[in-house]
Formats: sequence, structure tokens, C-alpha cells
Amino acid sequence: MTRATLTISSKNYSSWSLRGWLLTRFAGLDFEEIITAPDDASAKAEILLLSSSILVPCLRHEGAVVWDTLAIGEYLNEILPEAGLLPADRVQRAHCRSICGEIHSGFTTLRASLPVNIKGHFPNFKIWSRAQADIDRVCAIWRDCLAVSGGPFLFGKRSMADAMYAPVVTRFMTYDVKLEPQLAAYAATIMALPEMRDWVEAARREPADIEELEVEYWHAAGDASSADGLAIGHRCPTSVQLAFRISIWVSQFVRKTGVASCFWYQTAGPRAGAKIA
Ligand SMILES: N[C@@H](CCC(=O)N[C@@H](CS)C(=O)NCC(=O)O)C(=O)O
Repeated sequence: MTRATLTISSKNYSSWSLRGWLLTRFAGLDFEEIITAPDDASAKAEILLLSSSILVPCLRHEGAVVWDTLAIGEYLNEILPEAGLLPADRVQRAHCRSICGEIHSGFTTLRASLPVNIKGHFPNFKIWSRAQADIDRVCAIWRDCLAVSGGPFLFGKRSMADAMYAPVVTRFMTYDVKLEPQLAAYAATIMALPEMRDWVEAARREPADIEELEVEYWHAAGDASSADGLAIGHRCPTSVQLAFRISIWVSQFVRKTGVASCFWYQTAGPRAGAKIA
């Protein structure tokens, strides 16, 4: 029997890779990691052969190819139900699936303005108001779950939901998001998981910043801070900061004056943000 493989990309930047990898580790499936460089065209061609969406993560197991994080979670739950990726109780299971679906399909502003960057740490990062709304919703989700389960995980025992929200925990650490004690304790529980420690250690060992993603990060950081008139990014050269600042001013002008249909705005204006998030 051939060993399962999980194709992922950067451990420092890729939130979806982290989710898929954690799910597979939580499920207890023995697998080999295939790590592709997200800025490498030949690697993308290789991913295309593995995953029709050209996205990672992608799990291959005994003839099955599964390339979407939720599908990977459901597949793992099907083949290894004893791992308890979904709660045993029907009502809790429905709740778990709902909050997993919510993070899978939503929180675009949070993703765009606080991209995953495990090696990064930005104390007192100023949060854009729309990202704050996403953060508030995440906190409400965690609060509701912990009130019912009593913790330490969202559904008491470790579940699919903890894997799906783990990259949000790392974002909160990276961007110094202040959490109330109960939620801070949950975040600490996630960061203390042996699987998370392994991942973070590997992310820290990643050789260098991936240039393309750092530029994405700067842009996202610029979008995020522009609404509050803050400095753009922390590691950007001055010329790049200036260019981003000008693009943000133009985009704010376009937004305010209602010429949102102009070509520039559609192609270069505020956008979903970092490609890897
Ligand atoms: N809906 C997909 C999203 C996966 C996704 O967006 N993956 C990113 C990495 S975090 C990717 O593969 N991007 C390809 C690229 O940047 O070239 C899932 O749930 O797995």
C-alpha cells in the first residue's frame, strides 16, 4: 500500500496548508509531506497534476485525490471516524460543520489585512475597522463554542474546527490582537499543541521570505492600515511604501468620488488581498 501524501506550500505563509496538515495529523493518518514553492511556476504545473484547482493542500490516499480543505476534513473523518474530527453529538456536529464552513467561505477582510506570517510579529498592529468586525465574529464563535463545551477546545475535544481556526490563532499572535482571558487561553491551547509546535518550528526554519508573498503582504498591510492613516508595513523599502501609499490614496479617492467602475479601480484597487492567506 502506498503511503498517503499531502501537498502543501509555505509553512510560514499558507493558512490552508496549515489547516490541511493539522487535519491530517489530528486524524492520525501516516502521510508524506510534499512541499511546493508557491512562487515557482514549475511547482504550479506539478500541483496541477495533483490538484485540479492548482491549490494546496491536496491529499492523495489509496487512489483518492482530495484538494479542498473541507473535503479533506470530511474525507479524513470518513476513513478515520475514531479520530473524532467531528463531534459525536449530532447537534454539536452540525455546529462544528457550520463554523468550519463559515471560516472556509468567509472572513475575507481578516485574510486580506492580517495575512498569515508565522515568523512575523507586529506589536500594536492597528486593525482596520472591517477586519475588526471579522475578529469580533471569530471571537463570538469561539465564545459560544467554549461556553457550551467548557473547553479546552472549541468542542471540548480536539476537532476539525480547531484545525480550521488555527491559522486565525496564529494571525492573532502575529498581529498582537488582544483577546479576553478565556479566548487567550484557547489560543494558548492551540499554540501549545505538539502539532502546532512542529509546524511553527518548521515555519521558522523556512529559509527566506518568499519575495512575491512579502510584496503581497506589504500590499495587504497597506490596505489594512490605510483607513487609519498609518504607516504601511514594517519591512517595506521607503519607495515601495510610497508607491503603495499613493495607490491607496487613489483608491480612497475613487471610492469616495464613486468612480468605482473605472478600469484602474477594478484591476488595481482594494482587492481581496494576499493570494496566500
Ligand atoms: N478553498 C481552498 C483554498 C486553498 C488555497 O487558497 N490555497 C492557496 C495556498 S494557502 C494556494 O494554493 N494558492 C496557490 C498559489 O498561490 O499559487 C481550500 O479550502 O483548500
